[in-house]
Amino acid sequence: MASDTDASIDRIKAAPDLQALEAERVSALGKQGAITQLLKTLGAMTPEQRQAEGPRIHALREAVTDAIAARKAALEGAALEQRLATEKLDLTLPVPPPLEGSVHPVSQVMDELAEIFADLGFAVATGPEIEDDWRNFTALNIPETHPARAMHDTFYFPDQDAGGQRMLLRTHTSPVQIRTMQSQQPPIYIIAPGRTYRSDSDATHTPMFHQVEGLVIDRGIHLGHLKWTLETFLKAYFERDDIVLRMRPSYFPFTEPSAEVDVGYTMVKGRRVLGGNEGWMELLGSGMVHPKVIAACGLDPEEWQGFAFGCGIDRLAMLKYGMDDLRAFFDGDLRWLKHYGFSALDVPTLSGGVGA
Ligand code: 2NM
Repeated sequence: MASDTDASIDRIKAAPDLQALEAERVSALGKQGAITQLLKTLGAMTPEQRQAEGPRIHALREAVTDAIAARKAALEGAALEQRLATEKLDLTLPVPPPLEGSVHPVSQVMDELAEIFADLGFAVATGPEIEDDWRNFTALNIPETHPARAMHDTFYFPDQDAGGQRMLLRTHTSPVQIRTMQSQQPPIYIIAPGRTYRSDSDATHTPMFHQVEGLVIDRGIHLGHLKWTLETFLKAYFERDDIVLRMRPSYFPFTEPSAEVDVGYTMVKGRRVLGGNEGWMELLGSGMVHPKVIAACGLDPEEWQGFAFGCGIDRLAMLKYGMDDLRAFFDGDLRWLKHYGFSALDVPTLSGGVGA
């Protein structure tokens, strides 16, 4: 019987494909299989015979089972290798039209912002979405007990980093400005677009949203530079010359003075359209960077001054492209993406129009 099993194992080892292997499995371990038949003989044996034969027959079954598993793994591995060697996908070929994807409005607006601000001499800066407490709050003049900390419904991580700092999902992109001031000598002209997180969820808030913040650090910078920059940016972004700004005194811990920036709108067929001054819509926060923030980054606030501003990218996109539900931005509904998405060729340029 053992030699029958040896022959069976030899055939298993030589099985040319999975089908042949399955046939061998059935002939050994199937209902009518040789090993199954052997197992059945145990029932008719005396206890003494069974004690001698049992382990032997079970060992045969195990040897066959192992050989099948080994051959199966080898055949499947070879089949995979074969597929990997023959299936090639040329990623440089154009996508056929029915499968064409689209550029999400948030990505499109980020490209528009980069283009507009590049023309004003600003570089794009990025940083990690997982930040430490110091860069997200403390360096921005928001100490532990400051009520502004409660204003940001922060997602904290359960563990601290190696230096014992609380880690969190950044609640704004300002830590990117902190990193830039820490690592670069002024003059600094940057925008920091990216994902930000706050534990807030309703019709106008999503727990993840997109922000763009801008920062200038140079000598002799004043509020006039801030207002001109925002006005120039908004005229280019909304592609209208009649954009009017109104700056209202406000409070942020990281700027002094601080100003809320409203943009004038007109009513067109029951919709608010930016431009003109029939009414005012709050659009940005801004101010002169607080000397304590400049000093926290290792720069001398007597020598360097600057302005900063911040704005929601999702809101900028909604206002320009006419979406009315923020939550649809993150549903991934193909119909919405097809309707509001952009072609990969709609690259925003100042000459061709940043409106794509
Ligand atoms: C805003 C409003 C006002 C801001 C300040 C800074 C930094 F890092 F320079 F201190 N970054 N961003 C800022 C100022 C952001 O968003 C509503």
